[in-house]
Amino acid sequence: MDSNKKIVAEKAVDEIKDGMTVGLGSGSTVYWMLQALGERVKDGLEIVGIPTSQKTEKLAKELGIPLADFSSVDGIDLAIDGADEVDPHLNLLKGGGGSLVREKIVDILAKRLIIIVDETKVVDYLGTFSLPVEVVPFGWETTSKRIAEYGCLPRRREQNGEAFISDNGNYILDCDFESIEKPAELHENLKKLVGVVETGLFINMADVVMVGHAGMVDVLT
Ligand code: ABF
Repeated sequence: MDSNKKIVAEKAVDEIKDGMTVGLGSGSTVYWMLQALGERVKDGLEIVGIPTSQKTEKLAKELGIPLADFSSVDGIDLAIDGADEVDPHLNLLKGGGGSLVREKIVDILAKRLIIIVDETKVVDYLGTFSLPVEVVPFGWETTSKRIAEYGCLPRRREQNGEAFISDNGNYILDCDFESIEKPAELHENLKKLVGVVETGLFINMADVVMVGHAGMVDVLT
């Protein structure tokens, strides 16, 4: 329900303080976070945002949120991002929106990463949602076969009948696993394959997961 996304997004914005450099995630929950942040900026909050996708960059500009070039900042105080699934260890499956590489680059640099989700994203094991893996277009069919050896069925993501192209000019393979019981091990194995740029498994990165449900927010740490 969208109201749970809105509630959790607004709660996360309370963590943003004057003077911070803030990583701005992507997705429909982050949409609400940007709306609330835009209001706070109008009221005088002074921050600089680092967007994780072209969509987020566009919306942040429309809302008057000051942005900086990633290469110009020394560090990120706080990042707030969404997720497609969260497991009990706060490991994440991300990338449904196709921005997983930039999200990971920004989120990993943040001193603190807050993930905002609604209750539908909290799972016992990752993998019900297809795992997005970003791959280099050259030789992607071969890369896909190597990925499949880890027990999944990869599908190249399509949009309007053509290959989906990520913000980095790559393809996304959505990989259907039955369940991912060892996400850290799977991530390490997939990363070793030539042609794989990054996986949507974000291991040990989240400091806090805020979960919106029934008009309230649960905080998992
Ligand atoms: C981004 O937005 C992606 O990593 C993830 O796919 C999505 C989160 O889902 P939602 O749009 O429901 O917030 O963070």
